[in-house]
Amino acid sequence: MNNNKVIKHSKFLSLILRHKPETIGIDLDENGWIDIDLLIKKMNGNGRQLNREDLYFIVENNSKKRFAIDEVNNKIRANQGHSLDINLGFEPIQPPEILYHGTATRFVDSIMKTGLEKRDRHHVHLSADKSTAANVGQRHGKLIILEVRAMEMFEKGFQFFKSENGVWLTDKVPTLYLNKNKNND
Ligand code: HQG
Repeated sequence: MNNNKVIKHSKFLSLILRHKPETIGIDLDENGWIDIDLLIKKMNGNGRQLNREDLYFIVENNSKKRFAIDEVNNKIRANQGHSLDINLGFEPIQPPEILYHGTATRFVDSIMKTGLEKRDRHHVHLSADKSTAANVGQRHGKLIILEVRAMEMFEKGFQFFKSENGVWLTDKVPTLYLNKNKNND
């Protein structure tokens, strides 16, 4: 399968497994899983031709490891990024001293007023390194990388989680813990 096809299928799978399973007439279970055979059948029925091997290839080759297959190869789910109300079973863990959030410069005034909010997602998404934060932020416009003093938040009782694919997650980041100008060299 060529890269374009992987990207096309991955985007559609993100839509189905994070936001709108009803698009192809499926339901996810409370932990976000769907039976692989059923998913394939429904995708094929909706003009998306792929088989089990294609799906394995997409899961393996997805640039951000966005999807996971269960141990017995029955079910698939998205690792993070949901807007649907599902429980991914994350355990709270201690974050590093600093995490990063890439965003667009036009959002900064608002962010510095109200803090980072999760908007349509379950959590605010943070990155352990600046280059990942840059990729995330560039999607929205002219990039700015905000520094989040994560350990300080943790010490004050804020909870942090890490998804299977290495995305750091928290409920909100108050302005107090944000540094604006240090990382945009
Ligand atoms: C902004 C992608 C104004 C926030 C990425 C962001 C990530 C505010 C946007 C994952 C705000 C939400 C998530 C405030 C937050 N005022 N703007 N108070 N608080 N924002 O896409 O973090 O490709 O929902 O800065 O790689 O950009 O989908 O979040 O710009 O991991 O796997 O509101 O999505 O992963 O945008 O990206 P998003 P995000 P996938």
